[in-house]
Amino acid sequence: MKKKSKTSGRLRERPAWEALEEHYRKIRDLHLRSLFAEDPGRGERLTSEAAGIYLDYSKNRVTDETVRLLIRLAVECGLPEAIEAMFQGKKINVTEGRAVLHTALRAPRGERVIVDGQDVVPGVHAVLDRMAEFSERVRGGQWRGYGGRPIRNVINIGIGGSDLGPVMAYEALRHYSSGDMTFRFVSNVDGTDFAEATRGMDPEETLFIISSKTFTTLETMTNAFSARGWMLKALRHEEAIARHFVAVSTNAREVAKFGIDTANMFGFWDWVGGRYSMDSAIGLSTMIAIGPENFRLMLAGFREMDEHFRTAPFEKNLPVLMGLLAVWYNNFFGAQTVAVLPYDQYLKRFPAYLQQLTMESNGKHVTIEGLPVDYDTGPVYWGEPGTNGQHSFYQLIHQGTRLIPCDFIGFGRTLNPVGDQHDLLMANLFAQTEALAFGRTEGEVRAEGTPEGLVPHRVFEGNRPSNTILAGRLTPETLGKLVCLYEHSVFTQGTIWGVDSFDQWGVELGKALAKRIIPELESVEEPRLGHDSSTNALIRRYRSLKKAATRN
Ligand code: G6Q
Repeated sequence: MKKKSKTSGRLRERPAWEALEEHYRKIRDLHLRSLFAEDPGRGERLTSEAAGIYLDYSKNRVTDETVRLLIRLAVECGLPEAIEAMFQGKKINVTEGRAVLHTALRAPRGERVIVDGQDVVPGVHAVLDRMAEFSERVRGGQWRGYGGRPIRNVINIGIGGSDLGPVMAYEALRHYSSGDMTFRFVSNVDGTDFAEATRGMDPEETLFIISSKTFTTLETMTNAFSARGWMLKALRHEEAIARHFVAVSTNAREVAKFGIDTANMFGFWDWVGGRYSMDSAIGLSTMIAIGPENFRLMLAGFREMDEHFRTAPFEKNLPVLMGLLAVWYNNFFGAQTVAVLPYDQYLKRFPAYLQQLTMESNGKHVTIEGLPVDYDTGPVYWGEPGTNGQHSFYQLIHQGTRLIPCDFIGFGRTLNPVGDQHDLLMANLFAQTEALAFGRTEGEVRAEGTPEGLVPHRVFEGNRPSNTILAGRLTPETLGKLVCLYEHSVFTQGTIWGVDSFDQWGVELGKALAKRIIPELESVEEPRLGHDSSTNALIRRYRSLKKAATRN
């Protein structure tokens, strides 16, 4: 979508952008059928492999020239310098004046990353070591509840970046998780979330992890106080809190105010963004579930992909290629969304996790300098695991009127060999990407003896692009690599669009807005409302519904 506005105009004036616009006009009608027919080696050539992750991007509507021009655009937009600036701890989160150093969370001991004159790596490892020690004590039954019983239930209370990563990682790595412990996650301020998560739990055997960078987030603090009440109702002594609550936060003062001993607090730093924090102390629940050794393997996976992103030439660089392809469809084909389709049940929360990572990072309408953009920025990311999605929304991807680039993710081996199910699963993945790319022509449909009236309905035009990402097995290391792949793809996209991918003013607004309305819903007296007529009427309606419900 092209908007007319006063803008920086820089991106669209870049020579590579202009060349891409011209190139787009030339190739937009080229069909993947002919691209493959003309070049029998395409399916092996337009691929890249790094850190055990294989990316086949041949089923995209690109030629060698497209890739060349996209890489030129990346260079013109300063991607090589931006990558270095991020890894070196420069304050590239300009609107918040912060460094962006999730990469330091997986830096090996001994490496130096300097922020404000200080090497941050020793601090990272000190926290990891404390987390490991604590996790081992909980897992081994040495950390006991107030009544002396071992911990069997862990409930993480957090929201957004302090929830989505831990939930996704727990689900993804369930296979590696301690089988005799239960893990639950509470995020929503809807009391149902808390009630269901604690249902059937014995407080004496339950540990709450209160995960909040700021320790002031309304939802998390409300749930944390409910948890406190729930625990005290059962255990009756304030001292019990120290045995059943730990905190993950950057705000020691608020943690202490809540009543958690700061000795039981695991810290992180302002240079870790919420949506980039699953490998910081925010991953404490993950570490308790899978053990410190597996957690370190996950970090090693992140690290391998970090190194690849930092050092590989762009034409072989997986996150760069994926990021540039996203820009290609978003800005030239006008695609509005990207579907992420993992063919692995353990990755069922991966698309939800990516929604925050991608959309909170690049859902921006001004450049880093504060000038309105005159091009689209972050696309909508969404998805579900295959094959389930095939029986619902794939119809629209195959035959609808919109172009939806897809990322298919699959593994060579399953963690749960049940008959030949894994082959069936993967056969579906390959069949889908094939059908999307090549479709079925009128001729093919007729040749099958389809009644004439049904022919148009059964034609698939094809030419629907996809990436296929393959790895050996879903291990902690592989998960680290996959998450990191998307982190850096998002960074690549944000750098091209010239936005600050690391702030989230929209989220901050949301945090403030409800505060004004809460007393208007709670007050006994009819409040004087000063909103628009719709909001005023809705508040009045809610108040009377509430009253009626209390009477019944
Ligand atoms: C992430 C966002 C946001 C944040 C939550 C929770 O990048 O900033 O999702 O993680 O709002 O914030 P706290 O961790 O401070 O509770």
